[in-house]
Amino acid sequence: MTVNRATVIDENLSAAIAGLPETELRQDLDAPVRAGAMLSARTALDLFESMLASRHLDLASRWLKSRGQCFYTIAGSGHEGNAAVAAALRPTDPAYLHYRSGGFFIHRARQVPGETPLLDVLLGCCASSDEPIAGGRHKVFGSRSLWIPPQTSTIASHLPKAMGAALAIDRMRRQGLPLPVPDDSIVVCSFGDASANHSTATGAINAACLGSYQNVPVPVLWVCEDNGIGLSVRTPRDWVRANYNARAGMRYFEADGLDLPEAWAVAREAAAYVRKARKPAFLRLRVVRLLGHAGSDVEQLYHSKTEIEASEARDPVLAAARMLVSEGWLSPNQCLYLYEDMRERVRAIAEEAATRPHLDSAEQVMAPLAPLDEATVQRQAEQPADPSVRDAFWRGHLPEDDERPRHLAVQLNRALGDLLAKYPEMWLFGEDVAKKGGVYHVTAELSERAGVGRVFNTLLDEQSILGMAIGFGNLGGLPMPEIQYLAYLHTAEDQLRGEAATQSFFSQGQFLNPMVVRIASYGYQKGFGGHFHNENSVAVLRDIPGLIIASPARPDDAVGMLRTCAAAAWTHGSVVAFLEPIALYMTRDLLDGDGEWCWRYCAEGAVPIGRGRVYGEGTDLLIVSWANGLWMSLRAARRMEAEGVLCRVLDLRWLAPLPVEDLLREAEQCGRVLIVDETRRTGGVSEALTTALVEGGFEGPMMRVTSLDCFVPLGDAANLVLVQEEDILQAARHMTEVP
Ligand SMILES: Cc1ncc(C[n+]2csc(CCOP(=O)(O)OP(=O)(O)O)c2C)c(N)n1
Ligand SMILES: [Mg+2]
Repeated sequence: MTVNRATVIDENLSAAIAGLPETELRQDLDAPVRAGAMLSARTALDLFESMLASRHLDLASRWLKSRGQCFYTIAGSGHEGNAAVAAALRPTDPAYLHYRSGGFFIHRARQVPGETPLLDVLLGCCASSDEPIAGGRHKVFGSRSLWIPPQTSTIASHLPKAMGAALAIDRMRRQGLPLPVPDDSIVVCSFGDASANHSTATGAINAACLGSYQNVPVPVLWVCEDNGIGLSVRTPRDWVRANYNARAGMRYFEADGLDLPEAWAVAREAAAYVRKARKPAFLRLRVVRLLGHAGSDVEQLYHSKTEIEASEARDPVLAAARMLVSEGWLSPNQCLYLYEDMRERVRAIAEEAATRPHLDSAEQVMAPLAPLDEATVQRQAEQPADPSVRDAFWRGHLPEDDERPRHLAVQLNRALGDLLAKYPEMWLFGEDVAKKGGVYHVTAELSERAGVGRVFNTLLDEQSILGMAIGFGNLGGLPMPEIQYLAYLHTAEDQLRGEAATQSFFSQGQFLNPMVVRIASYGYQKGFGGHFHNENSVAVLRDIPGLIIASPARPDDAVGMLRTCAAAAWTHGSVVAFLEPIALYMTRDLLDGDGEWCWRYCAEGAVPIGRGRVYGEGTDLLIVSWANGLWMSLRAARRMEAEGVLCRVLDLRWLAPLPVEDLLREAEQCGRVLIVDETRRTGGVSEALTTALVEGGFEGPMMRVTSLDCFVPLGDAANLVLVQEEDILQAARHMTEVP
């Protein structure tokens, strides 16, 4: 039979406290808790209470689990000293927390009146819809009033956004923008020792170091709660120190997390350094993991009984109790009383939590996904920038005064400029976006016009770029990061999929990370081939709940759509992927030399989300497409017209939400549908379109021509796998030929 280690730890602690020798009691609570310590007895007792609460939450969650009422038992036992980090900070310093930072969470909450951290945590364990941050969607440490955005279970994925939030604090202040936290706030981010090896963590820490090295303020305190193990794999002793103690741009601190006065003093020193220097610091807090990895983890499979007992002997709650008793601040009985009293309080709260309601409908679960009020978005999108600000931005040469019709790259540049003028909170960043103006010059001169503080180059790390966007969004900014090519989004997509897109869901909209991620996308580039610069896979974006995917084909639509996307992000915190077809950036003609792919700039107007654009009134065939496929389809339609077949063409414009209403209406009117999909045959958009047609009751013939399930090769061979105009023609003829 396996021994219940929670019972062992619990009983050992009580017995050890009871066995402590009595000392004479002291009352001068403002004195150092022990000789030479900076920590006062009063603060130490306060921290001890948070530690006891954290410990009893772990015990209570196991008790609830034994009754089938708890769904989460990852514990903070052994890590309770992290309460000292909370004591070293202000409750307004944004905190992105490790799942073992329960001591921190409780102690921060105890600094703010009216908080109920014990109930909140237990409601989370019970997956109750009453839990105030995630509403039963996950067990997280999170709170709006405590400035703790909830984190996902993906280890290390919160470090990029912590870095981004740190970067945002000083940038926003320098731009004179109001911050939701005090101007000299710092960001704290805790994580485990194994997590510190994750590429997402190393990338984010590196990004903070690089910024700091260049004297860019990045006030972030990284806290590595080093228990020497990640699930069952040991971290080599002192690896964390060896790896992080001499990093350019970052100060290193280390403390024994099992020793309260030391942990508190070093955390204070580290926090003070970050706050004053506006530079990152790394605090390694040496702790111990008790109770295994999680309730379901059988630690005996990889640790001997002796090893487990050795860890248990290092119990930080016992260490704190021992100190408080030996220094005369508590008698053993008083200490035991505090322990038992906390047990009773937590147990009563646990019983209460277990009676609270759960999520009971899909609608309720999904409500915070990405709610959008179309009318509000549209109104915001159509609202122009202040004319005098615009005039100053464009230095008197307003883009609409240029009478020449221009191509996509130019008009996108102007739209971005207008948005920078409209939203002082907007930030544009990515690799090469500043002076070079992006690989395709879409952001040319914007840095000069808006200032290098607002349009700036980042390091070459897409995870950090998207993390920055989340951080800026968390603090009230409107970030528009650029990803150089769709293929390189794939190196970082969890920041979008796992993090940005889930934030509203796991916080019931209390934390948002609005953003419009511009991504140079798709194939058909002439003279610049190969898979990576011609990536045409969007499947990974299409299935992200709530994500808006815009994909314009023509300059004027792109302008109107970008305005709507910015408005959705601004008014509702939407996360938007804006896929720009690289091959159409410079395209001027529909047919050779006709100049029909250029439009004049219009300073007003916006395109509603999820609405397509219809070309032509033909009823012989409906061709459905978007982006490059649209351009090819329109050309094909012209050729079909010459052959006497009148096609109608629907540009989807939005890949999520798809304009299903427009699709069904136009399909009914034409009776036949040809889908032209430049993405893959499998996982591409055409699968969703055919499904929508079938589910919508369309009974006419339908066909799809798509690119093949292949990576794009270099040179002309690319055209062997990407859908071609000739494919469209052949299919259109086939569908319309008279039998
Ligand atoms: C990206 C990712 N990979 C794997 C996991 C599964 N997992 C959860 S916790 C964990 C170990 C983390 O160890 P450490 O960072 O040292 O934190 P500790 O649990 O020891 O506090 C693993 C592998 C995960 N949650 N996320
Ligand atoms: Mg660990």
